[in-house]
Amino acid sequence: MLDAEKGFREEWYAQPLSKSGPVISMAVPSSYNDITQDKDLRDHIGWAWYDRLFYVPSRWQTDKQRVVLRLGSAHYNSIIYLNGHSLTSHEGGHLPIMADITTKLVYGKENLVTVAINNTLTPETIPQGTIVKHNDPSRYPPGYFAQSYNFDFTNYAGIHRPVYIYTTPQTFIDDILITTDINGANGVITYNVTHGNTMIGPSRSGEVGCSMKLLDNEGDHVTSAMGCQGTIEISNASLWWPYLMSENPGYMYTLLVAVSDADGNLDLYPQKVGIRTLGWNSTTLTINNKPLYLRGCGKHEDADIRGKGVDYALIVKDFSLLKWLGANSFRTSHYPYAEEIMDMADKEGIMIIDESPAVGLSGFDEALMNKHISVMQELVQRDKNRPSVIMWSVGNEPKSNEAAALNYFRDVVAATHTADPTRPVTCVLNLGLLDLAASSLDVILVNRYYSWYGDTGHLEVIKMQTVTEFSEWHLLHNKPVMISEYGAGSLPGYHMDPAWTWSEEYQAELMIRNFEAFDELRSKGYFVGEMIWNFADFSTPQGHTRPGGNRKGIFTRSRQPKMAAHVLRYRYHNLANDTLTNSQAPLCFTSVLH
Ligand code: BDP
Repeated sequence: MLDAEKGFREEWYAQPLSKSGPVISMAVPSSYNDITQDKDLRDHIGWAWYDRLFYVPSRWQTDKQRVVLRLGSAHYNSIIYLNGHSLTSHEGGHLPIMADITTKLVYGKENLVTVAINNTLTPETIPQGTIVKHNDPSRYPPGYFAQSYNFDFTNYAGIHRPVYIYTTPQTFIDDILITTDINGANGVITYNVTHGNTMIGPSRSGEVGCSMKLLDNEGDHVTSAMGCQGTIEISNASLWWPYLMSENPGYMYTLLVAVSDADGNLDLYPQKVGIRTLGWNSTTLTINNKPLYLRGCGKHEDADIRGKGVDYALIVKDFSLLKWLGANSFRTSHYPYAEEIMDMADKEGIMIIDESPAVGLSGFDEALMNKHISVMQELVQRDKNRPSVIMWSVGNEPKSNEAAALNYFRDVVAATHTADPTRPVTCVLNLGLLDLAASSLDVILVNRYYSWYGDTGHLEVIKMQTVTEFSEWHLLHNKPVMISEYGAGSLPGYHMDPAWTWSEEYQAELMIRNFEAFDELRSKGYFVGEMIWNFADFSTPQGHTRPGGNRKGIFTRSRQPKMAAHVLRYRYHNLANDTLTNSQAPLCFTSVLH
């Protein structure tokens, strides 16, 4: 039987792990599941241990630098040790973990960082899962258990995002909050810079000063300002527009924030700023006062071998495919995505519905609600300055017909509004009109699989059923509505005409029938977007309904188009009034990411 606590009891973190037992090489960032030939590692549930020896320069100490360790994410629960001492812990698999390690480091000598991570999901985690214990000794070995969860994607585990050590001066920029507005042709940037002090040296926090320099996207000086809070007005500002809504989408200024202490030591941070406004009412979403129609898809962080590990080439490829499709948006289904992905969205003008990891939630008690609110606050804290983020999604397909869901979602949505009053808040629903979360939302997002999970094979009913249901949602709640998932599985290369389930024809025809419904709903004036499920095929646990994973991708898992991708490309470019070209881009590259 697995001894889950052994590593803690034997204090594996006190020395390199290789001294406590066998270790294998592991890639970071990456999921560990698909890296080796070991089935037990692929299917592992419980603690996994990582370590790394590293040096930092002694001059960091003489220069009195503050040193920070930052993990982009580790899934799900992590405990971090430095040089044998507990440093910090974090619950939740998709948001950053940071710790000040200035006084815990040894300078000019070897340091040891150890990370224990546990992927177990329970009714108390977000997302939830259940450990099923099999106690029948005639059918299962002693202590046998399995993990189940209420979502279909693989619960990949590992240190999924880059790990950095960085330095700041003792007086440092702690946070920057940017909000933007438009005043005629002028852009307005409001900023609030907070700073901290390590207390290593003499604290002279009263004498800290802030100054700002605003640069345009070519690095040319636009204006300057003094003070830690303030407003900058730019005449004839270049606005942040989504892809295919402007010749120059994703325009961003750089606010060069400088915080200086009494001795003139500077902490500098180049904060990207996209000037744009968002608006919403009972029928419409707007950006820069123009109505928005979202043409997009649901995605996953998912790829062969690396699982959910950040992969720079894949990120660039996916944005290239999104633009090839003519998409202007996607939803970070079903958890916050890597900051490297969000950076690309800001830069390329791709709008994001930023979703929390609360997928398939049930049992809405107070403890879960408080945790859910903390996750929303962490998410807002990370992504609040991103122009690409146009909406927060507090979750996907909760069991929100349970009575407790009414107050639960009212409070989670209200807390999200308090954390960020500038963006609409939604939750992706699937239970039907009696859903108790709906009344709290600004925009109603619904997942619907007509002629796939119901009326399978009857493509002819899609239009009628979709128009009826989405009209009712609007009628009931008087809010903008959109379809956040629809689609069918297809096996690339499997053809059948007339269309038959799992064929490329069935997937494509199902989409075309949906388009007829969307166009009719659009003409009614409250239907604000469509997102296909899914951008690409993705990994799921083994099961008899998922042939080699979830095959609803319009691209294969290796990012090759199925027939469906060509159909969607034709529609999205048409919706954007764009002419389809296959023009050769000039061979000039700007290196993105790190
Ligand atoms: C929806 C879920 C999504 C699934 C999809 C499906 O939101 O995560 O992958 O169904 O069944 O209900 O393909």
